[in-house]
Amino acid sequence: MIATHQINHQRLWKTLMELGEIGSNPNRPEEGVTRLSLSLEDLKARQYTMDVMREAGLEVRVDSVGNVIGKLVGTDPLAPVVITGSHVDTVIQGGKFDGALGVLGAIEAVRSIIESGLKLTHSIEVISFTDEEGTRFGTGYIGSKAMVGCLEEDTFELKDENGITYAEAFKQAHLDPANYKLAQRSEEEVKAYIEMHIEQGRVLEDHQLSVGVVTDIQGPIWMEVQFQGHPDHAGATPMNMRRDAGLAMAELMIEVEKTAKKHGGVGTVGKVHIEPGGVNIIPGKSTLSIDLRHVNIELRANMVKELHQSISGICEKRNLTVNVELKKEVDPTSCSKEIARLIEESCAELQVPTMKLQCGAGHDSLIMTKLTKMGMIFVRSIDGLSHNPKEWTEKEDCMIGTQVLLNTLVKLAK
Ligand code: HGY
Ligand code: MN
Ligand code: MN
Ligand code: MN
Repeated sequence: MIATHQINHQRLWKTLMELGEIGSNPNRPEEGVTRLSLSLEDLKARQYTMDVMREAGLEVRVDSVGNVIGKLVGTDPLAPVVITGSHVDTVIQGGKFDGALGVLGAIEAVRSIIESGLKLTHSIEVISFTDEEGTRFGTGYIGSKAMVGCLEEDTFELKDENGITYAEAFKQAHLDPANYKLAQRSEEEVKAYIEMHIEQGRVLEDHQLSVGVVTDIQGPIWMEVQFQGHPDHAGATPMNMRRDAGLAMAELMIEVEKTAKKHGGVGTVGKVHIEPGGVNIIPGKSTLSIDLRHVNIELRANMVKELHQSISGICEKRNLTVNVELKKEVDPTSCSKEIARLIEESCAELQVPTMKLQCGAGHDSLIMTKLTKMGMIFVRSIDGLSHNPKEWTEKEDCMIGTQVLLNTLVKLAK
């Protein structure tokens, strides 16, 4: 790989391993990393990120929704900025690379540009976005949504499993919910957004490639369905007299799988809850989350429509009532062909083979595309594993991805 401005492999790997220690227990590696947004672990991870940014020589600030921003000022401070980054919050028992590689790799790339003495016209901002995952409050992309100007006001009323509202969590993180609109950026301010991220799938591994160029990103819809039946005695109630919310949930889970397979999308029920929750009590109430995704917005709409029909049918058959709440809806999107071409040029000049591929997971890129032209660099995931303690990306691949990011940033910011 012939790099004009070589990144420092050891330094990057050291930061990835150090960040990976925040929110993990060295005695229980099987539990992976847990840094739910605005939790103490997440705040420690942000602090660590700011320290690494400062050490790299970046100007560091935190915006009104907690996005951590490290800036390398260009020769023309009025030129629109090039933004790169990702997130350091994680899912429950996640891995060391999801989000982290996109933040720490971007810091290393910009640090290497500074050390090379290369002067760029456009400023570059490395951003660690607040609450990308949405695990704690059931939503997500909070930092990028606020930056783009599409954050829903009612976000701050959402509650986590301990009944803490988003507003309270903000205040505990020394952020004022009333100021969230101050984080918004204008189109004129921003030239482009590029995110490096682990693939979280198996395509690059199947093709023995370190990096890929993303063409399209699936859009997620998150729903919460609550069936209301009637708790009753497990022994004394005949089967034809039951209003069993637990069986309704089970039926709907199978319908999610069926409609996803039928339309070539993906559907997941990741969280379920039954009440009152006794061995000898027929479930009176059940709550389940549904995550639906597709690159094609019409087919995704068909999946949603069919599930609503299934829900009505289940309620009629089992004499239940239901509440369906939409928690997240982000359109699928295509990446900028111009940025994809720049990424491919970077791979070619570095003599790194690559391929184009679609993205199954959601990212802040899905939101940033509403503000500016967006591109994504994928880095190989071992066994395609992610949102799993065993998530892993080889050191060599992290370096190659970061070098491709560096070369592409130089093209965008010169
Ligand atoms: O849900 C996702 O796809 C991402 O990990 N936030
Ligand atoms: Mn994730
Ligand atoms: Mn991610
Ligand atoms: Mn320029």
